[in-house]
Order: sequence, then C-alpha cells, then structure tokens
Amino acid sequence: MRLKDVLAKAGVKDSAVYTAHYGNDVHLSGDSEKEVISRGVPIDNAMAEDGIIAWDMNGQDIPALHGFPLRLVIPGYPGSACQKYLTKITIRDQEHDGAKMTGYSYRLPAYPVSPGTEVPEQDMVVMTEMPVKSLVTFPRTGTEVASGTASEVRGHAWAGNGDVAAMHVSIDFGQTWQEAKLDPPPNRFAWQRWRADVTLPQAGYYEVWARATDKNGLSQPVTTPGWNPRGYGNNMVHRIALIAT
Ligand SMILES: Nc1nc2c(c(=O)[nH]1)N[C@H]1C(S)=C(S)[C@@H](COP(=O)(O)O)O[C@H]1N2
Ligand SMILES: [Mo]
Repeated sequence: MRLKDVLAKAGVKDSAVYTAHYGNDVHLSGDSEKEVISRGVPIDNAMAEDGIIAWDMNGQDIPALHGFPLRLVIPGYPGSACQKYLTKITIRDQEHDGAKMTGYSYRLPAYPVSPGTEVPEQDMVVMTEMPVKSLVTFPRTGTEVASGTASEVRGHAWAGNGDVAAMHVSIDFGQTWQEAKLDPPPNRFAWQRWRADVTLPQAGYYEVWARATDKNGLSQPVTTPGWNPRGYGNNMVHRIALIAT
C-alpha cells in the first residue's frame, strides 16, 4: 500500500512538516524501560511516489527480522527511518524528536570537523541521504586465480537516491581504473549488479578495489570520508585480495 495514499486519506494539513513512525519492538538491550527507536522523514519524502507500507516480501510474509507484519519502506531515504513492526504514524508540524532522532543518532555535523571533535549537539543535522556505495561479492577475498588470464569479479552497487552512473575497478591500488559492466536497476532504487574481467599480470599479491559513481558524478573515496561522531556514511571503496598463481 502506498504511504502517500494512507497519509492523504488520514488528512495532511498544510502545516505538516515531518512524520513520526512507531513500531512495537522493545529496545535492543531487552530493557522494556528504554525508549524504542522512533524515526520520521520530512513530509515531502513521505508523500513521494515510492514510499510503501509493506506486508509481504517476495510474495511471503515479511520475515520477523525485517519487520513482520508491517514495514515502512521509503526508498531513497536512509533505512533507519523505515520502521519495522509498524503500529502508528503521526504527522508533525516540526522535525520529529523521537528516540534516535536527536543528539548524535543518525545525525552529522553541519560543517566538516577534524576527527575526534566534540561537536555540540545543536550543530548536528539529520542525515537525509546515503552516499553511493558498492561491494565486491565474488570471488571471496584471498582467492587464488591464474595470472595472465581474465578472472571475473562481480558485486552490487547502489546510490542513496537514484541510479549508479558508473562502476570501476582497480587492481593496482587505485593508480588506474577500468570500467566495469553495470546492469540497470531491476526497478527504481534497486541495487545494481556489476561485473568486470581483471587480468593479473604476474604471480603474486593483488587487491581489487571497487568504486561506484553516482549520477551527480560523486565517487566512493579510497579512504574514510568525513569523520563524524557515530561514523555514519562511510562509503570508502570495498577491496578484496586476490592471489595470482
Ligand atoms: N521497529 C524498528 N524499526 C527499525 C529499526 C529498529 O530497531 N526497530 N532499525 C532501523 C535501522 S537503524 C535500520 S538500518 C533498518 C534495517 O532494516 P533491515 O534489517 O530490514 O535491513 O531498520 C530500521 N527500522
Ligand atoms: Mo541502522
């Protein structure tokens, strides 16, 4: 069911600014006294075309781990706002202040800070987009492959909001990059598969580094980007080792 249709039916006033999502899980610690995560999204994200209240996944009940019986899914927005075990949504005239909306939870400094900085809480802002990212899923790191012949490497890539525009791999620690073959997403916001043939020139130790680029031209960095108190948004390139024989 579309989230925007449910909200529209309930009535969204002009003063609506933000949603607040509630589920019926207990705090991860098991302590029933502790406040349970309750996040929300800006009203425009909630009223976008793609948000759904889901009750099945691949034609079956949603697995408990992913939020049975009802799960919010708001593609293009950080998954932390996609409430599992959904019981209630309210609409607010200001940013939500539920558990994990304030302090250092899912928030980033409003300006770049040096690693380890004690950032004042009032200078933290809610993360509304996730950066482009990719993984190498084949072969397993440390695999032996024959030198001088092509070996297939593959994985998945996704962008926080929209498509991945290009995918590259490097076998020389980022000195040179070759373009990988990137499949279109099976549906809007879906992960994209990629694959590349790499030829390791001689016997020895190599790494495959994988780097996705989004439609705005932003690529994954080769080192940890933008330190922040809780370590969010680390989209550094993923790398595996290959041993050429
Ligand atoms: N009810 C409830 N919903 C939740 C959470 C939670 O702890 N409780 N965690 C959130 C966070 S932080 C993330 S990253 C996603 C993870 O969803 P997944 O396990 O289906 O990948 O669920 C979100 N929804
Ligand atoms: Mo998370």
